[in-house]
Amino acid sequence: MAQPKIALIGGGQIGGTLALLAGLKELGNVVLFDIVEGLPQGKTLDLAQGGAVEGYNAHLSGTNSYEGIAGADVVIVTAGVPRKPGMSRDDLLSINLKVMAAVGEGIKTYAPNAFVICITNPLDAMVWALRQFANHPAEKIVGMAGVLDSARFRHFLSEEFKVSKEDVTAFVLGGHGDTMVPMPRFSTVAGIPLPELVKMGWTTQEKLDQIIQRTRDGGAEIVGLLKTGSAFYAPASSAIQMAESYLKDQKRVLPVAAYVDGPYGIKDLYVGVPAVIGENGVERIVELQLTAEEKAALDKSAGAVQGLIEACKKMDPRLG
Ligand code: A3D
Repeated sequence: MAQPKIALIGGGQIGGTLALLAGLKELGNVVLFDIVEGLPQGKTLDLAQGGAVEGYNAHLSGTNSYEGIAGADVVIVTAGVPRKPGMSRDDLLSINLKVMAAVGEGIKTYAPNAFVICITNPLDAMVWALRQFANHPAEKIVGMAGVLDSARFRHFLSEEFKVSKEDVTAFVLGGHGDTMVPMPRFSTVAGIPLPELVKMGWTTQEKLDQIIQRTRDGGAEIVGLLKTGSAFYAPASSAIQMAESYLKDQKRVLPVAAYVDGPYGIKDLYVGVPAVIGENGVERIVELQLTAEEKAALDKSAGAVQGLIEACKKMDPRLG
């Protein structure tokens, strides 16, 4: 039976890790695309040789031409530049918007049926613009941020409670950035919501607030430590989980940056919401009943994304 084809646009830190994980998990054959000559070819040759040790047989190849992604079932986009210390995700806007225009053209021409996962920052605005440039159906193009943000939240909570990360679920809504909205009410340890755990004396509200802030700053903390780039292992794992849910029709309920036009009172925006990911892409957006405070935080976050989209529209008239 034909293996799914996974095209990775951008062969940098995340792109290389995505190729490795796709190989290890035997998700399909991988094509790595980058504008730097030799980079995707070198990385995939290295990874293919690793398959002899790790026992994966996927075909891995590198390309500098969009023709190489033809017929891809999944496209994961990391092309662009990452943050350096002191840079916000939004500083990347003008550089990465031009990259999205080129990538969108490539997807439109060669992979119009693919499930597209965008990782390039500033995430919510870039996936919105990529959808416009690619003229792609909304349910087949999402952004990866919520799985990562909630993984960070889960990790910090598991350390606080000294329990397995597996038993910690965490929910994060809204845009990827300083206005993301961690949701303690819907975050649990073995089904027990965080506010209950505060009442039970497992932690204090103050400690929980610190963890929430650390989750919001999770990307910047790693940028500050690395100094030359941003996080790449956990972002790659997160996108692979989304790709796997699509390819295997797992119907996982994952927090993703989805196109929202109606739910939560949000119009024509990409923003982080829980969604069912299956063989049709985004099969359902889960609309939670929010408290007034949560709704205000989500509106603020959506407003920040809207601001970036307006900036994109000014930079590129095709988006107007
Ligand atoms: P990096 O290692 O620099 O890789 C980016 C790659 O993109 C490089 O190999 C470039 O050569 C390549 N590239 C540049 N322009 C183009 C183009 N026009 N077409 C194809 N390839 C191109 O970065 P990275 O892999 O660490 O990060 C990639 C992106 O992900 C950045 O924008 C990060 O900010 C973003 N990121 C997002 C998250 C989220 O949670 C949303 C987390 C971490 C990183």
